[in-house]
Parts: sequence; C-alpha cells; structure tokens
Amino acid sequence: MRGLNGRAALVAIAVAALIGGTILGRVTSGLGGGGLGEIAASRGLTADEAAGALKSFVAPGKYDEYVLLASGGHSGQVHFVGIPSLRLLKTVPVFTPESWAGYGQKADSGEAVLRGGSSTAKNNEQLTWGDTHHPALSETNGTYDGRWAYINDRANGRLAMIDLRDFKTKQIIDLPNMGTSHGGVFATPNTEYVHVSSMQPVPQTPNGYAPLEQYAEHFRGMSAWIAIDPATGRGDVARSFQIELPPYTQDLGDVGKKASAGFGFINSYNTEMSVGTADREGKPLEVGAAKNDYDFLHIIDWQKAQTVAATAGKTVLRNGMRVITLQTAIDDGLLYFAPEPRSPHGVDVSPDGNYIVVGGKLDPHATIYDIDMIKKAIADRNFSGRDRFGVPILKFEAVVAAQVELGAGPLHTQFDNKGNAFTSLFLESAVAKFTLGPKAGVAAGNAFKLVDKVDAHYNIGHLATTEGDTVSADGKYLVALNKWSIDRYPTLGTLKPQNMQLIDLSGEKMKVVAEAPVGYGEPHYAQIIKLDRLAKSLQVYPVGTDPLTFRPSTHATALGRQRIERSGTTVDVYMTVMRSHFAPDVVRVKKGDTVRFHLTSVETTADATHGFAIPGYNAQVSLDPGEVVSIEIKANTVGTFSFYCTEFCSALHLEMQGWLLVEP
Ligand code: K7E
Ligand code: CUA
Repeated sequence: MRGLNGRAALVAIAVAALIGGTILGRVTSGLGGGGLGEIAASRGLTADEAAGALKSFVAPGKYDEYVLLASGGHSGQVHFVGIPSLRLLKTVPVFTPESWAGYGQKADSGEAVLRGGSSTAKNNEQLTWGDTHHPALSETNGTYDGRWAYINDRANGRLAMIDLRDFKTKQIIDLPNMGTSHGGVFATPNTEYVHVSSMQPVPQTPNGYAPLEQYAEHFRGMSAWIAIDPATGRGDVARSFQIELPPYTQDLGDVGKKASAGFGFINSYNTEMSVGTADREGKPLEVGAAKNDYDFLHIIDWQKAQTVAATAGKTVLRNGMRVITLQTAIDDGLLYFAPEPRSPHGVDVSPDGNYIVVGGKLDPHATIYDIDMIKKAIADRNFSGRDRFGVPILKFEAVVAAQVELGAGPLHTQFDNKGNAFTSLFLESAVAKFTLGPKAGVAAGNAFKLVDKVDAHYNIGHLATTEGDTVSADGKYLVALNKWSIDRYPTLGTLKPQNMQLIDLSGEKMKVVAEAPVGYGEPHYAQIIKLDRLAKSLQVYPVGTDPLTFRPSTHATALGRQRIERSGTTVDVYMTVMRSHFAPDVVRVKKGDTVRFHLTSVETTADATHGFAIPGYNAQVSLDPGEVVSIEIKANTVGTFSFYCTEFCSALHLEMQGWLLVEP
C-alpha cells in the first residue's frame, strides 16, 4: 500500500475487508491502474460507495442474478431491469405502439393485440396508450414460474398478458363494467385467476350513465376475477366473473397465499362517497373523502365466489361478463369489511399468508390484520355493524394483530424470509423495516417493532424485494421506486427521470448500494424474479412461427416458394427475409391495391434480427429469427418506395433493401 495517501489507504482497507482479507494483496496491488483503494480514492469514492459499487456491479459478459419487472406507468409499457446492476435489459410495449419492436406498426400480431383491447373499449376509440401500474408474474404453488406476466391499465380498465417465452404482449382484454382499474394485477397462488379491481365506480346502468345525485343507487365498484387458461396464459372472459362492490373508491389489493389462500383483499377510500363539488356541501373531493375516521378493507372469499359464480341463477350477465351482484355477495358470505385507518393505500400479504399489512398513507401506522382472526370473526359473526349497503363490518379489535408506528406516509409493504416487513414512507422519503409477529417466526418479545429506517431519494412509491410477492421471499435486495430525482442526475430539461435505488437487505441495517434513473416512464410497482426461473425464454422461433400462437404460421414461406399472388385488387407478397436480402425484392402493384406482405424470417441464428420498413407508409416491423409477420398497406399514392431493413444485421445490411413500385 506504499504510495497511497491516508484516505485512500483507509478506503483500501475497507474495500479489501469487504471482499475478503485473503485476496487483499492481489486486489490492492495487482491491477494495472493501481489497487482498488487507489481507484476508489482517485474517483472520490467513500468506502461505503466503493462497497456499493462492488455489490451492484455485474462484470462484462456476466449476468444479473435477478430480473425486475417494472411497470412504465403512463408510457404504457413495462421494463425488465437486471438486479443488482440496475441495467435496463429490455422494454416491452404493452398498451402503446412502439416502433423498435414493430408493435402496432401495421403488423398483424401487435396490431391484433392492440385492436383486441380497443374494439369494445369504453369509448369505441382505438386506444394507443395505457397506464401500467402493477405487474404480476404467474405463479405455481405460490412461486414465480416464469411463464407469463400480467399488467393492468389504470386509465382504461384493461388487462394485458405478456408471454415470457418471447417477452411479447399476447393479449389485451377490455374489462367490462369498470372504468378505471387500480387494484391489480394479482395472481392467485396457481394462477387460477388474476384479480383486477376498479378504482372509480361507474354506473351499472344499461347505457352506462347515471347522474351524480344517484351515486349510491347506481354506481358500483367491481372486483374482477379473470380466469387464466392454464395452457396459454390468456384470460378467458367466459370463465371469469366479477363481484359488485359498494361505490367507494377501491384502491390497491392483493390476494392471499398459504394461510390466506382463497381470499382477496382490497383497500378503499372515499367511503363517504363524495363526488367533489357536486356534493351538497360543495367541497372538493379530497375534503369530502376524508371525513370518516375509518375506511374499509374489503375481504373477498374468491374460492367461494367461484362456486357461486358457477351456480345457475346466482349471476347476471352484464356486457359479456358474469356478475355477482352486491346483494348476492352479501347473502352468500363472499364480502366482508374490516375498518382501516382513513384513506390507506397499499395492502400486502406476508409470504406465509398470515398477515395482511395495510399502509396508512394519512396515518403513520401500518395496520396488521391476522387471517385467523379474520376467519374467526367471520365464523363468529363478530360484527360492529353493517355499511349502508348491508356489508358486514368485522370488529376492528377482533381482526387486527397490531399497529406499528412507522413514520409519515406509509404506502406499500414487502417482505423478507426472516419475518421482516419493509414499508415505503412517501412523505418521509424512507423505507421502514419492522418485524411481523410470531406466525412469521418472530419471538413474541420482538414482534411488531420498528427496527430500522433508511432514506430514499426521493418520495418513494412502491418497493420490491427479491421474490417478495411469493411464498419464498428471499430477503436479498430491495428496490425502492422513487418518484422524484431532483438533484440526483444532471439537469436534462424539465421532465426529470424517476429514480430506482437498490438496497442491500443482507445485514441488520438496510443499505442503499446503488441507484439508476428511469428515463422513460414511471414505474409504479415491480416484481423481482430469479433469473433462472426465466429458463423458458426462447433464443429463436422455429422457422415459420406465428408469434401470437407459437404455431406454424399459415402465411409462412419456405425458401424457393417466394411469390406474388394477385386476386382482384389484393396483392399477397410471400417474402423471405435473411442476411442480406428480401426475396422478392421488387414488388409491382397498381394504385389503389391492398398489399399484404407476408414476411418469413428464415434465420435460425440467435440475434439475427431484421426489420422491414416502407417509407411513407407508417409501417415498420421487427422480424426476429424464425418469425412470420404480415403487414398490410393500401397503395394509395403512385410512386417508387424503397423498403429496407431497419436493423443493422450484417456487413451488407445497407444493401438489404428492395422496391415497392406503385404504378398509375
Ligand atoms: Cu402506489 Cu398505482 Cu400502486 Cu403508484 S400506486 S406508487
Ligand atoms: Cu437485415 Cu439489416
């Protein structure tokens, strides 16, 4: 360590200690640019910062241990991010067209998916954006199985499915009888259903309208249980059902697991049913919605509800969906309320399923419900009363195991494997760590105690722990999803990125070890899956595959079978694509023709992706190895258009072009 100044020596010692004394000599002296301590010092890093860099660094060519799946908020897609490196691995378009992936750019698969979610949509409008909030990875026995991912559209009340074989969006369902949707997506332990609940209630009248004066009478919330096809992962509306809820504002939810399997939970606010300045008092909604000391945690027995939904005469068919009315839900014991401190936000179920943690938002506590106490109170009919619609309200003391004071603005909670819970504190800009109770293995004397806090920069919304939503949370890392980044990054204009921070959970104290900006979209929630669970991901499609179905495409073209067929004014072009040419490369059509290009990538090499773009036609698709894509255009303008490959695929990539000749 000769030649180091005092500070560098200290850092060197700390860094060396971090990676183990036995290799001290090597790491402090053997590197070309100086020892680790010298590097840290020359870059102005403290020992803590250097340790964070080492903990989060993933060497060139090496893989992250986990993948985080984050929503993109109102940018309408999802992000896949490596953990611990925080490197963006991929962005997958879901509700918003995106040209790199060729999603919604006149090609059949993406177009069809986007159209499928729009045709019956709320306003008969072709929707080209969504507001993604809460991703849900599919589960088998309560553990992520790496098959599918689901995400809600907060804005338009829709649900999307991404297949984790090719990481593409395969289905968008417009959920009827609900406007906006927030409480979702949550997958049941074997992905029998995914749950999505409404946010703002809407009138359940035939034409969807009712005056605000008839709010209590006609408006209803919805808890939607979308049945998942176990072979394809797609939502099956025919087997799905909805449960009507009172017209409160239903916020976040979760579904039970293990001890609480078969139950679903949704928070609510505005149980005052304020409609803002249209109220008799004429006050804004945030005033009208904060009058009651308690709102209601909704407890839904979905296991029982699926039996009720399958019973003749127990449901009404409303816009193609079986609906269990509020009265039936009450009569058949499907819906109970538990008081929760006013205007809560998140509700999260612990890995063992015993505890249901509600974040206070306007209350400094986490309120922790115990599923056995809930079951007993239901069995004993231990009610403190009923709401104005007749829903039984369980006695607060009979169902709450504890309240832990955490700090200002508790929102969302995640878990580790040692009986700890981690709650984001939005107002305090921090993560609070506290212990759960004896059922999570915590000694009685240590139960339900705040044990640690760490600052987040700034205003943390959700947080995610590794495998945190499963029965086997592993307690390794936590990612804070922060809303504000103000001074963390160089000023690049007025719209600031979001900020993700990686927190090491391995020690007694939580430690922020790294951070990264999210320059595109606003992640709300995220889930973190072990990389090795994503083993079903494909390198290439078998040549001739329709990516929507994974089956051989009826439009596939084999080498030597390329052709152009005309039928009336429709021209079908059966084209193959490979390095470095399109065949055929000259396509002659007449003005007014409908031209359908059926493109088959005959590539079998991983990463040998091509693109196909036609200037002036708003057409651009990505052709992954083996994929078949059809793209339809109307040849409206006479001219010569040189289509070309958009992906730099080969040394002769620039030569990979052809002619679309539109003759007069
Ligand atoms: Cu808290 Cu939509 Cu989950 Cu945003 S929500 S943060
Ligand atoms: Cu194919 Cu560039």
